[in-house]
Amino acid sequence: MTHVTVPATPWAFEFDSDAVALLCIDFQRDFMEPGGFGESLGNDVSTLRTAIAPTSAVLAAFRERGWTVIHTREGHRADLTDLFPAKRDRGNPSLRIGEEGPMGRLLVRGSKGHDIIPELAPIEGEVVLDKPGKGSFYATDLETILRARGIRQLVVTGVTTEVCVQTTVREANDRGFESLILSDCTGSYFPEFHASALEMFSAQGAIVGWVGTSADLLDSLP
Ligand code: C5J
Repeated sequence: MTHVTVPATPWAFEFDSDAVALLCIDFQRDFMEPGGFGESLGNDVSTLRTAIAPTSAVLAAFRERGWTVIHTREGHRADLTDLFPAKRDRGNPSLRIGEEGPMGRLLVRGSKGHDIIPELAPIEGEVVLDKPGKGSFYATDLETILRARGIRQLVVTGVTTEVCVQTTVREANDRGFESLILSDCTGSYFPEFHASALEMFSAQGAIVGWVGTSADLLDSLP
C-alpha cells in the first residue's frame, strides 16, 4: 500500500493506493468524435480532445501500479426500454438517441459510437460500467463495486465536466467518497462551463471535491 499526497485546490488530496480508483467517465466516440450524440446536439466535439493525452498518462500510471481503474459509458438498451421520454425528447438535435448515425445508433449499447475511444480503451481486468443516466451511481452497481473493494477515494477524469463528471462527483460526495477531479483530464464543449464547474467543486472548502492536474498527480506518485 502506498500513501500519496497530491497538491490540489483547496488543499492537498491524500489517498492510499488500495483505497483509490481512477474513474474514466464516458470517453465514448458518441461524445468525442464527429457523427456522434455530442455533435448531433450542435457541439464542436474537438474541444474535448485535449483531455485524451493527460488521461492516457494517468491511466498508464494506474495500470503500471495495478491500481483500480473503472470506465463508464452512457447509453441505453437496444430496445430503449431504459430511456425516459424526458431524456429522448430534450433539445433539438439533428438525430435523437436510438436513431441511426454514421457510427450506428446514437448512445445505444453495442454501437460503434457507444464504444470508448481507442486511445483510452479499457484493458482486461478493468471495470466497464454501463449507465443510462448522467450520474455514474444512478441505476448502476458502482457503489457496490467500490465498497466491495474498500475504495473511499476517486481520481476523476472524463467528459463532460459539467454534465456526467459533475453529476457523478456530486453523487459520490453524498455517498461519502472523496474525489480529486483532474482539470486537464476533463473537458466540456463550453470552456466557461468547464472552468466554472471546476471552481464549484473545490469552493467552500472542497464542498464537492478537490481539483488538481495530471502533472501534479503524476509527480506525486512513487
Ligand atoms: C452528456 C456526458 N454531456 N457524458 N453526457 O450528455 O457528459
